[in-house]
Amino acid sequence: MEHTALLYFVGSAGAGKSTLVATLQEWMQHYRYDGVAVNLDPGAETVAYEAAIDVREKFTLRDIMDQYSLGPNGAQVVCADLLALELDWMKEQIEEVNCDYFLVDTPGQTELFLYREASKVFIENLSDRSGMVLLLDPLLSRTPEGFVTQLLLASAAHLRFPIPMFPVLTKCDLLEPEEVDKISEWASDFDALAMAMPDMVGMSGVLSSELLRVLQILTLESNLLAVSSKEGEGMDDLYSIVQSTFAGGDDLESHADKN
Ligand SMILES: Nc1nc2c(ncn2[C@@H]2O[C@H](COP(=O)(O)OP(=O)(O)OP(=O)(O)O)[C@@H](O)[C@H]2O)c(=O)[nH]1
Ligand SMILES: [Mg+2]
Repeated sequence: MEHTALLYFVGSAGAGKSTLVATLQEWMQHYRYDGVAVNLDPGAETVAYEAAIDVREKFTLRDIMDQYSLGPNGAQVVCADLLALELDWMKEQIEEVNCDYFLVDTPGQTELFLYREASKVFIENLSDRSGMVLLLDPLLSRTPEGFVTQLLLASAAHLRFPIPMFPVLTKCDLLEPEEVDKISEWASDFDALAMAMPDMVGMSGVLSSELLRVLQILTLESNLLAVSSKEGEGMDDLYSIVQSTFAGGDDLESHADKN
């Protein structure tokens, strides 16, 4: 257990979390790396991976809707809070599985996962080796304002969880290569991003430059990985950046041997 790391996949609804967990896990399996998928989305109908641990064993969105006569949104909130009650169950589950990485798929209602207490309880208590893969939606990232908006969500995650963050631009097959380059440039150079922001005068101009400064202080200016689950692109880059954070670049297996 001591070398195991948990990677939470977080991003707006439909950003591609579940597909990325499935694709990365398959990729890892192919190269004999050790990744196990976990589903924390009680509302998932079907998932494209085989979940070793699945919150739907405890409750599903549908159960909660029926039990409390709630609509899907109200039920999502209850589900998000119920998660906290499953901490001991989850601990037992992860202790039973021996692996290098747990790839944890989270619900699409990102704000519920990021802002409510239950997930904080989870992330803080399950392991002291946790990271967050932050999925940025490609279509929203096309414009500088859309990109900044997603950085704001990322900064909220960063403020709440002082754990390594791995920003990832998903579904890059939907973008032209030049668009991917442009977004990557914005991510690694906020001056370029500021230049690209529409000419705003007065308050909004000040606001956007101050915002960028805050994001810079939060060290959200970083290299952005572009991935495509559809094309299987970028899995190697994602794995190696995660690996260099959690295993100092060594292969985890040899790292585990040393301990
Ligand atoms: N073109 C393209 N489509 C993708 C890619 N990854 C996922 N999708 C599609 O995007 C849609 C949403 O993918 P999911 O993996 O379910 O996204 P999610 O973030 O888990 O969604 P929720 O759990 O509902 O928030 C599906 O129709 C996927 O087929 C990709 O790399 N390229
Ligand atoms: Mg999903």
